[in-house]
Formats: sequence, C-alpha cells, structure tokens
Amino acid sequence: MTVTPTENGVRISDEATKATVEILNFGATITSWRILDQELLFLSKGSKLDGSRAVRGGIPLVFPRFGPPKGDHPATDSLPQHGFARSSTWELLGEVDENTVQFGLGPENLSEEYRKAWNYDFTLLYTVKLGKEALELSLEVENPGSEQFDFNVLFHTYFEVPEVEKVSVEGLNGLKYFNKVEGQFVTKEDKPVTFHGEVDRVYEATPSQIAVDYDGKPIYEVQTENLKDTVVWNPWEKGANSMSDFSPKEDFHKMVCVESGSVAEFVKLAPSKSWKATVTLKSLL
Ligand code: TA6
Repeated sequence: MTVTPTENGVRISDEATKATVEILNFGATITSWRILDQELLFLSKGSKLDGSRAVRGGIPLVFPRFGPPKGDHPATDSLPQHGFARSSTWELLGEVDENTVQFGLGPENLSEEYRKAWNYDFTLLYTVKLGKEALELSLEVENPGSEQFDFNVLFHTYFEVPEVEKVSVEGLNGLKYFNKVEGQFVTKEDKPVTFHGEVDRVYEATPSQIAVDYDGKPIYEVQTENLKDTVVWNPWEKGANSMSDFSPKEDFHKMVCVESGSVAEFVKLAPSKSWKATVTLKSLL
C-alpha cells in the first residue's frame, strides 16, 4: 500500500489488489474508489472538482445539518442545504499508517460566512482506510467548547451501478421512512427498495447492515456503527435535469445513493464530549 499526494488531495493505492481511493482536501470528499481497476463510486462528469461547489458524486460528507434549512432549528437554519463540511477545505493531517489517512476540520478552516452561521467550537476527524475489498470511514466529532451543539451527519455515498432499474436495496423492508418526494411518512412497506422513478427516502432506525443487490445478487454491503438512519436516493430524469452539475443527464441510470447517517434527529454533543461513527463499504463484485 502507498499513500501519494495528488494535485488537490491524496491517493491510497494497493498494487496487489489494484485498489485505490482518492480523496480531495475540498470537503474531504472521496471522489473515486476502485478495485481491480473497476470504479465503484459514481461521479457526475459535470461535477466541479475545483472547490467552487460540492462534488456531485463520490462520498460528500453532510455536517452539521441534513437537507435545506426549514426555519425550525435556529442553530443550523442559517446554513445551506447539507451544511458546510462538504464545501470547506479540510486539512490533510497525514498518514495514520500505509493504508490510512486522516483529515481534520475546525472553525479555523471555515469561511467567515460559515463561521457566522455556525459559531461553535468543534473538531472533525475523518479517517479513511483502504482495505482489500472494503473502505472503512470513521468520523469523530469533538466539542472542545463550553456550549452544547447539535448536528446531523451523513456519508452521502453515490454507488456506481450499470443500470439502476436492476438494483434493489435490501434490509429496509417494513421500516418507517419519510418520503421526501411526497412529503409524508410511510409507516410500513414490505418490499425492497427498487428504482423505476424518483426515490428520495429517509429511513429511520435502520439495521447496521444493508445490501445493494444487482439482478438479485449482492454487489455492495454497507455496515455501520453508531449511525441510526439510511437515506436512499435517485433523482431520476427530472431531478437530474434540475442539477446543473449532473451530466450527461441520462447517467441517473448509473447511480444509486445509499447514505448512512444520523439525520432524522440531531445528535446533541455536550462540552468536552466526543462522538464517533464508522461506515464500512464492501464490494462483492
Ligand atoms: O440525500 C438525498 C438528498 O437530500 C436529496 O433530497 C437530494 O436533493 C440530494 O440529497 C442532493 O442534494 P444536493 O444538495 O447535493 O443537490
């Protein structure tokens, strides 16, 4: 395994398995994860990678709020949709070992605008470890200040798939979810999630293991520790058309977002406390 700097971030690679992961300093966004030269994460060809806006694909990090400000949570209502972590430049803290790197974000890394909108003391530590068939992502949130703060967090993972109409997400049957397309809760639906139109759902209290199946066979596994919820999203044609950085538009067929996080409720972090969560993505391809 080797860790090498790239123009705007870092790459970890393993010669033996031809596995690589690429991470930008901007957003600490993972933009590529490959095994045996096969790309496993979707990245829109229209995505900006120059720090001018959040990356459309890969794994952007959502913190400290999920979704648009709704006027019901003053502490985060001045922030843009999905918060500031994905659109701030993180500090590459360095190699933890030959297959692991760590990034940090604190108030000193935020723009004045974000700092004003969320004026808390905080430290985020993001650890990315490349395994032979897995990618292990850990996020630690620390509160070194004297005031409690609330946060949502989400690993907004865009998986690459050959055709989303052949995908099903397994492990969420029968669970309550908020259907963002219709703006209402659904309490019980006993079938796997499939994609034949726009899907935008926030599943609450989800199991720690979810699978993405293709043609009835598992191709990805998502394991979590200390994360409650799972968001499943595909924008379909209309959604793709509404995003200027989504191109070509028909590529919505090639992605499925299965996003692990804590978003239905805010996590509350008292002064001097810290919180940690881990997501392990496995490729079964
Ligand atoms: O996580 C799903 C979601 O919240 C969708 O509602 C959709 O809007 C998506 O994220 C992308 O959001 P973005 O701000 O990146 O355009």
